[in-house]
Amino acid sequence: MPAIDPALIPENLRPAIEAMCATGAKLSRVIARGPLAGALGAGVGENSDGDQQKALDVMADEMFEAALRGTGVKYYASEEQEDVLTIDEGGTLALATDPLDGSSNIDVNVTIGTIFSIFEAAGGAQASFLRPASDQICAGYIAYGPQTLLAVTFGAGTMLFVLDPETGAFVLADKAMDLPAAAKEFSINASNRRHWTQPVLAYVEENETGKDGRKGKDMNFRWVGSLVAETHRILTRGGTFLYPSDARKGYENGRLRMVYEVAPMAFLVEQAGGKATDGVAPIMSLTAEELHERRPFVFGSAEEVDRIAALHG
Ligand code: AFP
Repeated sequence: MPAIDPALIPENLRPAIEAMCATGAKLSRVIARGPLAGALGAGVGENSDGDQQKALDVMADEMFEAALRGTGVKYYASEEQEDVLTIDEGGTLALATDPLDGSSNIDVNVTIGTIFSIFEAAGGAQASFLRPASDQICAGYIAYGPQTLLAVTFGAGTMLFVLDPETGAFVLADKAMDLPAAAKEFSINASNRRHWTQPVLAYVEENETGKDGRKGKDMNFRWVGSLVAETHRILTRGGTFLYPSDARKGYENGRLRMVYEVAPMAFLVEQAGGKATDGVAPIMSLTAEELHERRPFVFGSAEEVDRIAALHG
């Protein structure tokens, strides 16, 4: 039985999406075993950018890389690997992934996820990824939480699938997710307040003053520390997410990676009717210059993203 209904997937992407789903279902079973599966959250080294790698980061990367061989993916780029790998000379696709995002949450049973972005391979290994985010032909995430979910777009809306643990297949749950234009919640790591720029501080303070201020309504606050969890909540019930640039060394461009975190999430959010910017410019109009570059990231309900851009004006 296929891990996902091929009729819902563009033909040239079916083998790659099937491999992502089958591997995601396997990974979901490993994650669900927690400490019984070994020390998944144990530090095992550093990735190309000096971020600590957890055992599950490395395991997930190895699983997805192996599963994608022979599925039409020529170039494989990963947060966990410094360079782009050529895994199939005859392939036509370029896939970038954060195989396990949110790994600081592994040991505390909080939702974590896999994020992926697909381009048509063009111009060579690096060049296939260093191009406008609007060139993406597919983006998706798999969320490993109380449910295991796949959100995926091929440029005609954002679809939601739920893994049926009985069959190991992802079943369609929503053919077109609809991100509400108005928000009731906002998400930012509030411990960084003293490092924010003035426009970010002004936006957060508007939310904090709620109905006593310009906004005229109270807002709630959420910070999970797992991009996939935050994105799924916002796609489902609206809200705003900010990981802006801040004054800390190394955070001049925020924390999140353009190629395999920011660009795919921006594609999914826009396809569901939301907006995604670097604070001002639409992410989909931007081009990565380096494979692992970071990019300030603001996304969610259109009204809120517009307000943040206006405050930067
Ligand atoms: P980890 O993979 O190191 O847990 O980082 C997760 C993440 O990239 C993203 O999923 C979160 O939104 C963000 O970092 C949380 O960053 P802070 O720990 O600085 O709040």
